[in-house]
Amino acid sequence: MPITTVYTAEIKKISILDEHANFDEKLGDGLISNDDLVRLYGAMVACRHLDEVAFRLQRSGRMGTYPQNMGQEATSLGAAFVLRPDDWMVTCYRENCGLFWRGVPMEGILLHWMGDERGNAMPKPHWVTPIYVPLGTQMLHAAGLTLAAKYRGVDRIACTFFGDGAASEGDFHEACNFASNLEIPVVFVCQNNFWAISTPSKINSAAPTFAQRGLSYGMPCVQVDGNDIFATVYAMKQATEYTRKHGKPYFVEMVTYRLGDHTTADDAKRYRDADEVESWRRKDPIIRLNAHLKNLRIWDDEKEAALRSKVEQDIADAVARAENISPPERTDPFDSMYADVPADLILQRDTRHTHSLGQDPSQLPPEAQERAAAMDAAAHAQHSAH
Ligand SMILES: Cc1ncc(C[n+]2csc(CCOP(=O)(O)OP(=O)(O)O)c2C)c(N)n1
Ligand SMILES: [Mg+2]
Repeated sequence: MPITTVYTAEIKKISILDEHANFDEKLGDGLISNDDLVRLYGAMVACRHLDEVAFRLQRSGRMGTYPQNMGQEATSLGAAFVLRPDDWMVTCYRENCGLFWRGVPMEGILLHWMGDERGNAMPKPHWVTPIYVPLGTQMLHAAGLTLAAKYRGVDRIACTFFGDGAASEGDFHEACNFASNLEIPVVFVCQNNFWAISTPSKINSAAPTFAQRGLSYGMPCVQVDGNDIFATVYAMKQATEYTRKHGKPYFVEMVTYRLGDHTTADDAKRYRDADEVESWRRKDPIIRLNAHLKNLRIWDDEKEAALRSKVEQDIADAVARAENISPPERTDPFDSMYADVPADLILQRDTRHTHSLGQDPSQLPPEAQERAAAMDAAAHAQHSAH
């Protein structure tokens, strides 16, 4: 029996605007208009400034734990720029830049990390899900949301984000398997920032790339320089065109680096080498785009100063809105969770009591007792009918 090759593969890496602001005209010309480039730059500067403000809010006791996005702005932003407004964007917790591009208000993100439930109520019609901290869950949700769209015959794809660490969760593999076998149009974006808190990616994966994980699920895969807004936009255009046309998933590994601590509860100096951090500071996505705009002669110090003062004011206003919001109602979580609140939760919402957890009905207020009895009777009738 001869030995034959049944499968060969290669992973390509896309880089257009490198850390020295060298620009690949063949790939990059015409990809993003100058007006959009300026808007994208403004979005990154705003996101970075919010990070700095949020850090100070946490340190002064005005906010809970906060994960800085610093250094990773071009990943989610490139994706959000390419996605249609009614595609799903299903994020993790380091994708502020893309979320703001989609219209999520800054005070919503601040409220989330201040522990206010209303920060999770993503305004419609932004087609974004709330911030996910339990690693991996969001990828399954992205596959499920898009499967629902497919059943309904709606032209909608999803893009879901996760880190190098989350790429080793079982949920990741289940979501990839589910999406590829059932042919669901999801773009999987792995943000490889080389660290999962203090665990370096080299001991999390023995493979040379994360991109190749998609190969085992039959997906096209690519690696991109995630600190290069041109490369993330280029890759996302390829990925979304493919998923939309074929109704199948696609895998994009965006290589990036978090310049800050994992969260405000971490001190990365205890496990990261200062030289490594310094080398990535030079690859900052904002620095290189700034240089590119100047090379194009569409940016100068005056415009920079005007942008920075607008951003500072906008963010000060967003902080004021978040901090001056009226106290939350106890009913808020019910109202933002479901399109149609289920009957047993309506009971909880209206009476502040739970019947479903076996609470003694005699302890319920009279109105709730009546409603609980009616629910029991309805459940009994339904059960008898079967
Ligand atoms: C299921 C689960 N396990 C563990 C954690 C604790 N945890 C929070 S973030 C994190 C590291 C995640 O690293 P990565 O996926 O690379 O994302 P990054 O923070 O680098 O963006 C861990 C272990 C969690 N939130 N959820
Ligand atoms: Mg990571």
